[in-house]
Amino acid sequence: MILDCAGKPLDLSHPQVMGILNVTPDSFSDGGQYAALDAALIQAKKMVADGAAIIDVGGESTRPGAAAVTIEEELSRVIPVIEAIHSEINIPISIDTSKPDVMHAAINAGAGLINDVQALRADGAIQIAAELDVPVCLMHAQGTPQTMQNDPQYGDVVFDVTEFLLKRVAACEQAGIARDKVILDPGFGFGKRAWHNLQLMKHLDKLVGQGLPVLVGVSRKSMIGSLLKVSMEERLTASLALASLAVWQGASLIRSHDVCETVQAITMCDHVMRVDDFD
Ligand code: 7PM
Repeated sequence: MILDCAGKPLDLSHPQVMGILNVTPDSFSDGGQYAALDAALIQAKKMVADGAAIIDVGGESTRPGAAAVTIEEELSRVIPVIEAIHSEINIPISIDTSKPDVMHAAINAGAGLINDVQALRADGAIQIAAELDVPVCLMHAQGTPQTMQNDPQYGDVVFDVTEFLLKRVAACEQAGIARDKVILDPGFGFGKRAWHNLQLMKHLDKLVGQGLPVLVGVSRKSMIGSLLKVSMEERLTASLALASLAVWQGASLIRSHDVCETVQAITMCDHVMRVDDFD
């Protein structure tokens, strides 16, 4: 299955890696605006060389515990980066945002997929996404970014997350977004305890079974830190284990900071999964 991301193809017939490009003041701007843009472009090119199928550009508006970012601030962070990548690199770009104005500007600047951790629940987001006519990734999150990690509650977490996402797919279809443009994401770490994240991973095949491509974001996440007591820099091995478990159950896209390693891990999974097709 190939998704058309504003003219650039995203081949989901094999599991693929979505490379994370954070454009936050702390990540790139030490040397000023041009140095920041240059560093982002260099990192994007490295991710492509390492085998990323799509680059996810985010201005950190919606992360758990994060303070809200204004529209102007988010636009000034992400738009120049998207324009630069679009003019120099020929793979799809996704915009990690929940704000309709940022979605609109990002797609005009060359992005081809909307990645929304709020699953298009912000006022006007679903209408703008329908008008922009690009694929969307709908992610589950419980609560607001500021409070979501304070005592999250579920009946059956796998059932609840699946039901939520299916309702958002129905809302998309009602708004004119075709079902075949939708990717589902259980939202690891977004209003979930470690146990909830483990349940979602163990039973990811249930979400895959809904028939839409599934994206998984576990790279360096705090569920690894809390179970293994390791710092952010020490979470690669566990991230690869979780990526492999996700692909084994049929996940189509793995969102990762470590593109080279993640491509190797999931390519091996894919070889094992398809070995009988060739004997
Ligand atoms: C702080 C906390 C900084 C959390 C960054 C994060 C996902 C996503 C993010 C995901 C999709 C991170 C997260 N996570 N989009 N955006 N799925 N679709 O670890 O899991 O990158 S932000």
